[in-house]
Order: sequence, then structure tokens, then C-alpha cells
Amino acid sequence: MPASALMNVMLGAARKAGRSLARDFGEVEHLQISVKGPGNFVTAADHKAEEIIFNELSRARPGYGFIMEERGRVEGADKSHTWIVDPLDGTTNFLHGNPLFSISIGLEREGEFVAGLIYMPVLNETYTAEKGKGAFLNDRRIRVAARSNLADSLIATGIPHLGRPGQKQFVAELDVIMGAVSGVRRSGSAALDLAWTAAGRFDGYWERNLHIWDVAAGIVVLREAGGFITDPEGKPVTLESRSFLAGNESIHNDLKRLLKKVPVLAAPDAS
Ligand code: 2AM
Ligand code: CA
Ligand code: CA
Ligand code: CA
Repeated sequence: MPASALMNVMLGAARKAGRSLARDFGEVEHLQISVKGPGNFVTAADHKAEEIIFNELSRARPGYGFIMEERGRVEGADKSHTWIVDPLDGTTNFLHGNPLFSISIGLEREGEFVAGLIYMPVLNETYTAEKGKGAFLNDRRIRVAARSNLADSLIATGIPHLGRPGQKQFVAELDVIMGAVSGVRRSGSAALDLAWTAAGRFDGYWERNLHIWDVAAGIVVLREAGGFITDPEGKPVTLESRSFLAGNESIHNDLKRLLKKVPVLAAPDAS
């Protein structure tokens, strides 16, 4: 299917930013790195990629607002459209020369997530979706896995890193999930986890204490691939959601029921 004008704009921005990331990935030992907090790094590569995406999208759709990881919120004249951008999801992998990182560009229109693109420059995988038009990996239509038996399922998650709240809660949740599923995986890029769940490589995914830029694109890709995504309690996702649970209908439902059994050790979604 030929890409729409909107998707071509998103693809152009992602490809250009991807070339910048790929160049920096090749010389990662020379990158300027700053520390935002314990275990929380940002590099010149994140900033350069974000700048490219900001400039490309601003030029193509003047007036749309932005929510970006490094720049934060940028108000636009058009109050009904907001780009939600993570220019480099998986910075820790990137810093270690690990190719599991992605660019994530989502579009929100009047409270709805309407378009998403996740691009992995080293893996050469581009996931795209627009509301009502299906989800694609490169040019191929994708669907969530059909598997409905939890004991056969492969589940992705994210582990709170050094300095983040919720480590004990995560271990308690992992203990319960591990006892019920075939295997658990952790990639280090939330956007990639959602894309791979949409493509059926994972059957489900849950993670707490994220930000909307980690998942905005993945929400559209996952839903258009036939998947379900809510917060871990089953509440609808909004721009304010921080914690997420995804999968096909059956796995999503089973994981939700399992997570309800986990004792809450502290507020699981500390900010
Ligand atoms: P990042 O690489 O863009 O920072 C992996 O579990 C997810 O956690 C990734 O999407 C990663 O995004 C995110 N992450 C890493 N450090 C984080 C931090 N300090 N706060 C919140 N999320 C973080
Ligand atoms: Ca970051
Ligand atoms: Ca991120
Ligand atoms: Ca990032």
C-alpha cells in the first residue's frame, strides 16, 4: 500500500534522524554524554536526532505542537494536533553498541492517538500505522500473535534501572508472571517492545513508569495490528498514562488478571 502524505512526512523525518543516529552509533566512543540522573543518560545523538525530527515535522506541518523527550512540550498554533517524539528510545543500548534502539514518532489528534512510526535504523525495520488503516513492518501487513495460552506465551517487559522507583514492585510482578508464561524478555526499548508485540514476536508486554513518548507510536501500531493496550489495571491510555499492558485480547486479559494478584508493595507508579 502506498504511504499517505502524512506517513511520508513521518518517514522522511525518521529516515533523516536515523541516518544521524547510525553515524553516531558508528562512533559511539566519541559521543558527548551527559547524565540526567543515576542510570539516566542522554547523548549528543539524542539531541541531534530530536532537532532533525523537530525541524522536519515543523516544516511539513506548521503549527502542530510537540511533546518530545529532550525538549519537553512545545505549544503550536494548532491546538488539536501534537507530535509525540522519542528521538532515541533505548539510549543505554545505543551507548553499549547494542543495535536494539528506535526512533518513535506518534501523532495525537484531539485526545486520540492517530498515527505512529517506529524506526530501528540498524535493524532496518520500520513499523507504521494510521488509525483504521492497519499496521505494517516495512511494506508487509502485521498482526499480533494468535496465541491464547499464557503458558505458551513470550512476554516482554522493562526493568526499572538504577535510580528509578518501583524495583521491588517489578520483582514481585516478575515473580508472578514468570510462573505463568513460557518466557520473559527485556529489550531496553519500550517502542521496540510494542512494535515486536504488534508483529507477533512477543505475545504481550507490560512496563511501569514510562512516559508517553516511549509508547505513543507503539499504541497505534499495536492497535492497528489487532492488539489491546491499557494501563496494567485495564484503564484506557491517555497522554497522562505512565504504565502499560499490551497483547492480543486474550493475553492482555490474562496478564491483567495475573497482575491483580501481585501485592502492592508501594505506590507502583511513583513519578
Ligand atoms: P530511553 O532510552 O528513551 O530513555 C526501557 O525499559 C525504557 O525505559 C526505554 O523506553 C527507555 O527510554 C526508558 N527509560 C530509560 N531511562 C529512563 C528514565 N530515567 N526514566 C524513564 N524512562 C526511562
Ligand atoms: Ca532518555
Ligand atoms: Ca524512551
Ligand atoms: Ca529517548
